[in-house]
Parts: sequence; C-alpha cells; structure tokens
Amino acid sequence: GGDVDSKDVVRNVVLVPIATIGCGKTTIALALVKLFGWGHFQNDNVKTKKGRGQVFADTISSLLVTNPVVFADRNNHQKRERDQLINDISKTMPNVRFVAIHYVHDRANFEPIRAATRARVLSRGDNHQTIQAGSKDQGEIIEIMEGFMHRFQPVDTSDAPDDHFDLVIDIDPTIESRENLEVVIEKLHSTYPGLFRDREMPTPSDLDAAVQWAMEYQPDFKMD
Ligand code: IDP
Repeated sequence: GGDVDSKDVVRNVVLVPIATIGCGKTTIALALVKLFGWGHFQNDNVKTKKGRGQVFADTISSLLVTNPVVFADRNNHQKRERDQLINDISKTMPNVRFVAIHYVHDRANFEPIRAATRARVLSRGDNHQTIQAGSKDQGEIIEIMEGFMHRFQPVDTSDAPDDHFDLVIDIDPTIESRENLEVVIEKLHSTYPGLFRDREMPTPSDLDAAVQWAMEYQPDFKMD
C-alpha cells in the first residue's frame, strides 16, 4: 500500500513467491541477486524451531533497510503463510509493496507440473534447500512434493490476504527459469521503473549468465 505512485517506488518492495517445491524460486531469486544486488532470504536458513514465521518475516524486514527489493524465499503456497508474512512485515514496515510471483498451478495442469518439478528436484541430488535428494528415497521426496501440490491455494486478489498484493506476476512452473526470470523483470520494470533507475537493463546474455550461475550455486545450509 501507501500513497506513493507505483512509478515513484524506489525501495521497500518484497517479492513473495507462491509455489511448490522445484518450481525454480531459488533459481530466480539468486539470478535477481546476481543481476541487481537485491536481498534474498531462504526459509530453511531460519535455524530456530519456535516462531519460524516471525523470524522469517523479521529477517525480510531487516533486509529492506539495506536492499530496495527483497525476495522472501519460501513456498507461501497457503493463504495462511501469505497472511502471516504480509502482516508481520507490515507491522514494522508500513509502506511495503508486496509483489506475488505466482507460479500458476491449475488443477488441469498438475501432471505437467509434476513432471517438470520432479525432474528438476530428482536430477539435482543434494542441490536443494528443502530436500537433499541424496539423503531421501525418491518415493519420500515425491510424497513431500505432493503435499505442497495438494495444499496449494492459488492467488485470489478478490479477498484477504491476497488483496494486499500490489502486483501479481503469473509465471509457469513448467517452463525454463530463464523465461520466467525475463517475465518477472519485465513486469517489475514496467510497474516500478524507479527500481531500475540509473542502471542499464540486463541484456539477454546477462540473463542467460545469471540463470546459469544460479543453477550452479550450492546452498550452504543443510537440514538433517
Ligand atoms: P525451488 O526453490 O522452487 O524449490 P529451485 O531450487 O530453484 O526450485 O530449482 C529446483 C532445481 O531445479 C534446482 O536444482 C535448480 O538448479 C533446477 N532448475 C531451476 N530452474 C531450472 C531450469 O530452467 N532448467 C533446469 N533446471 C532448473
């Protein structure tokens, strides 16, 4: 919210992915970090057991002090999680714009989504924040992924909490992260040109390189 026109927004933007495991959230987040130096925090780096949601939200709020845009990297696949994140951040930072990065999950498209996300997660061994594929059997991983698919609640801006989103960017979990990254940057640029002021926009080969770098990045924290 806030009274400032979108065109004049230069900071305090939180990117909220709405996704399931293997959609490419972390890949896009890391590519944005590489291209623009924005902030990024992964839920699995919250090392406490109690009050994890609050710690996650507080970390995003604190990153907004030094980063104009912060990527809140968790699935946020249920309205309850979106509500908690938006409320807890808004308590400490009243003028934040929340942007949904909505990996659209139509029921009719579940089979292609399963095929794409499973292929990514199962083929990449230990390179994942939530699932270290090497440490679990495939059936177990698929069950965890199915749980997220089953609980997924699409964005509905006609009602709370999703009516708090300033912008919803729909992307497709079955296509390459390179293409989704381009859609995200184009939408952000057209809605909030002030976030990109005083800088050259990345070229197609910059986008290629950023996604390549993101896919080679190894997470530094493992859950056991
Ligand atoms: P998530 O954060 O939504 O769970 P990521 O960790 O970004 O998903 O991606 C899951 C796996 O798929 C990672 O190993 C990542 O490197 C890989 N990946 C992401 N996007 C692509 C793509 O466009 N093509 C091939 N592999 C990809």
